[in-house]
Amino acid sequence: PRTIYLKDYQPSDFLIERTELRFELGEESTRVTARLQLRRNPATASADAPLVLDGEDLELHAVRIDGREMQAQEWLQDANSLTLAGVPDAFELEIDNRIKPQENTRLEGLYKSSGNFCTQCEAEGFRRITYYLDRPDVLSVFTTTVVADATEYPVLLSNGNPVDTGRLDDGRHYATWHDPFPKPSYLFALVAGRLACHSDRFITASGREVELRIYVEAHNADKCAHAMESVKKAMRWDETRFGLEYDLDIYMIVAVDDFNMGAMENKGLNVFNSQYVLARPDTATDDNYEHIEGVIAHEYFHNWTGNRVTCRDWFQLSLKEGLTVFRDQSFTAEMTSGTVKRIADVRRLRTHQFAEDASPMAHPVRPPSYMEINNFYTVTVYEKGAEVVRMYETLLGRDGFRRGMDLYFERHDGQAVTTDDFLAAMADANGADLEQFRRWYDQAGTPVVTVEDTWEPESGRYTLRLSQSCPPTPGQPEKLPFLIPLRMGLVGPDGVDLPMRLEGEGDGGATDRVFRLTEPEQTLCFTGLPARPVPSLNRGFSAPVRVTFDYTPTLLAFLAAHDGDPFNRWDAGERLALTVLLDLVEDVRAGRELALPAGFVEAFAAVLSDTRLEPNLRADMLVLPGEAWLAEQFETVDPDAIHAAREYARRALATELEAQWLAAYHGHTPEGGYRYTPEEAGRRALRNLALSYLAALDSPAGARLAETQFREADNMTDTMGALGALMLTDDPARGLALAAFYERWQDDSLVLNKWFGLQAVRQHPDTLAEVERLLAHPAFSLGNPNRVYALLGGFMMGNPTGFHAADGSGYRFAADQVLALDARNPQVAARLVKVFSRWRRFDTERQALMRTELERLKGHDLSPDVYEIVSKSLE
Ligand code: BAL
Ligand code: ZN
Repeated sequence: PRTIYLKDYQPSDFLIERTELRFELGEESTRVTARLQLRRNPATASADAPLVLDGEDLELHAVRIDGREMQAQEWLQDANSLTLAGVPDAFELEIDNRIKPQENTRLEGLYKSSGNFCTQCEAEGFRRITYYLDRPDVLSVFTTTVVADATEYPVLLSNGNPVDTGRLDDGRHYATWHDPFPKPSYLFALVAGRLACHSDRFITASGREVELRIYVEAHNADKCAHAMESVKKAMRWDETRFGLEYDLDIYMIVAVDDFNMGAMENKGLNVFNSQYVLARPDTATDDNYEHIEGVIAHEYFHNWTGNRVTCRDWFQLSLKEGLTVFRDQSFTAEMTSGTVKRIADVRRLRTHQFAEDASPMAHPVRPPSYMEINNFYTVTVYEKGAEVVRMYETLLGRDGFRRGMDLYFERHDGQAVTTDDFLAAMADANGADLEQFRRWYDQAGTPVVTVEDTWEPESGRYTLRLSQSCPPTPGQPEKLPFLIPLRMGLVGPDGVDLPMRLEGEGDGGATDRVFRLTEPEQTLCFTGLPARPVPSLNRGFSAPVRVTFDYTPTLLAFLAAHDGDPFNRWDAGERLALTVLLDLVEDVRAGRELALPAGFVEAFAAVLSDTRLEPNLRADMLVLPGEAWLAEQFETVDPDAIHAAREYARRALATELEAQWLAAYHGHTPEGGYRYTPEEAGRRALRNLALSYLAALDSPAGARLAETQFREADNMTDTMGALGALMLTDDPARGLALAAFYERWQDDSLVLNKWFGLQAVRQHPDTLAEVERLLAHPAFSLGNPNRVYALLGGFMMGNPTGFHAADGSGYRFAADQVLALDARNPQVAARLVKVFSRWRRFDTERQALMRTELERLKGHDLSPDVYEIVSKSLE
């Protein structure tokens, strides 16, 4: 495959002013007719450039220019394009082609899911529908007519507002949709099928009525209420926070079961993976409810950040994704608990993005090149991109950030732009110099900020020396210093934040400040302090960096109890747990006897009984760092020792605090029926966490509690809490509960994913054999990405001891599955194969085994998606 470079970007030689599409959907073949109004781009100087349209897997039937049918020798067709030379400056082009959506297993372009037609065009799926300038900087006004059998496909949808419907004589019917907002082809969508509609309405801030519709398969009609409420909340929030109103008369969401991504923000017609729409108390967990609200908001927010202002090219993906993730994070923080949401986001970033930054796939938020753009829908582009946007807000303040957003829309509404344009709007709206900030877009890697302190008791001076560096990443051996906004506080011995006054500043001093690090080394000298403080650094995770400071366990326990920033309280506890667990890992490796430090158990007990902390925050503070995050702390990862150490700690905490866990369990028993509210979800989280600890006891008491909870649960959160706890045991109730779960939920595809997933992540020597058996289960299909992620993703990414089994069995199995999947769905195969990219982080035996599998994969005829990851991993 070819590498595409940002530096080679050229504007399109042609523009498409209007796009009229007609789809005649059929069971054997679908006919697509495209009538395009084209003209040469005045911004490019090439007066005789040929028209080169993108197209893949298309059966071309006819090409007409201004009504004249062209002969085959007048065009040049290859596997990826159609070239027409000598075309006029402005003309109408008509293309007539056929496609076979029913055979499309890649789920890119037009395909079928559960018998319905649907589309996924981002990033480059539209070229699998018809020949087109399939690039985000070509914006066109679309009118789409969909024709299909009226009985089989009663619902016919596309982008924009409905303008016409009617019947044809042959039993077919049609619907025409017009989208007045120019858009790139990646935002095109079409849906046709037999679908139930859940509708509502929303009155915008300026008083316009918008019709809201959620389409689902009929058997899911009772699972739309939460998604609909989420849409309305998101619409109101965007008006209030950013002054952004919805712009069409109708907003539609369609839930489909087979979908590569989470959801897609097509203009006016979002297509969603059904897991981010469907919820009923007995089928969806609290986490599912929260994620649905977040993803619905994310796609809705794209209407402005992505659709009204879109990306010039795919290197700018984070322009819309980083920004929209930041917006959905801010929304969820306001709908739930700001601290708990921040903890979840930072956990995810540190576990997955830091790992990506330290892997052969490391890339900047704005990558300089790619082979396959689908491989760049990454945690770096999304989540680190969101951190970059968050840093603007930290640097410019909430109002300054809003000013920047207002100017961005004022300047660029209706345009396809770059991250440079976004930065310029932020800088210009605030008179700020953000030149150095640009490096966050172009330099990969996780910066490290090393902090050392000195205390001078006589003068009350406290000095912090801060130095920053960033490890080399592929193609970037040296890094320039970043502009790092470091929020911090100084905690006094009594646990109260002290005023921070730098040398030379007047009286007073805030207790929470943001300092700008810009140099490789900097010093902050605080004066007038009554006693030696403990620094609370990078509060709220104000910058996506690793901060190192020589905290003793005592200091960490102190901060975990007293830090004025609730996020940093959690983080101090997390650091303390890391310290303890890293020591335990060393003890496991050295064959020493294991023991938990008494102070650690006490700190845990203190949090568990601290009723001033909301239950969901307590639950977050009482979860031990995950095995993946623990692995990140080591040069050479030993998955077995990590698992053994963490299991030991879990069991020891269960045993030592048994009475407290039981009290927490019984003290958070729900009253009344299930309701999804952040408060009640928090109580359930703490109660189910207590249950999982109790299940780790040597006695069967925990398993009995879990068994009872499983039997009596009236909601999926508690069902999964109980089943998840049982999965941690060898109690006979585990098998019985799994069987009962299957029996109850075998016809609910989303719930069944949970059943597959639980078994795949069970860290037990029998699991690979079990996963192999489940592959042959009638309910398993490589055609459904959710199912693949549940079973294969669960095993490869959520079961470190299984995947990294020392005999290489996990690796061989995984590589075989990647190959099988690559032939059907390269995007999903590529997501899974990434787990091999970190092979150099393991011991020499595992390295050799993983490398063998990578080489074996490379010997096959791979998709560009998988090839890019395999080849870069081996470089
Ligand atoms: N644009 C792809 C799906 C999403 O990020 O919303
Ligand atoms: Zn997005």
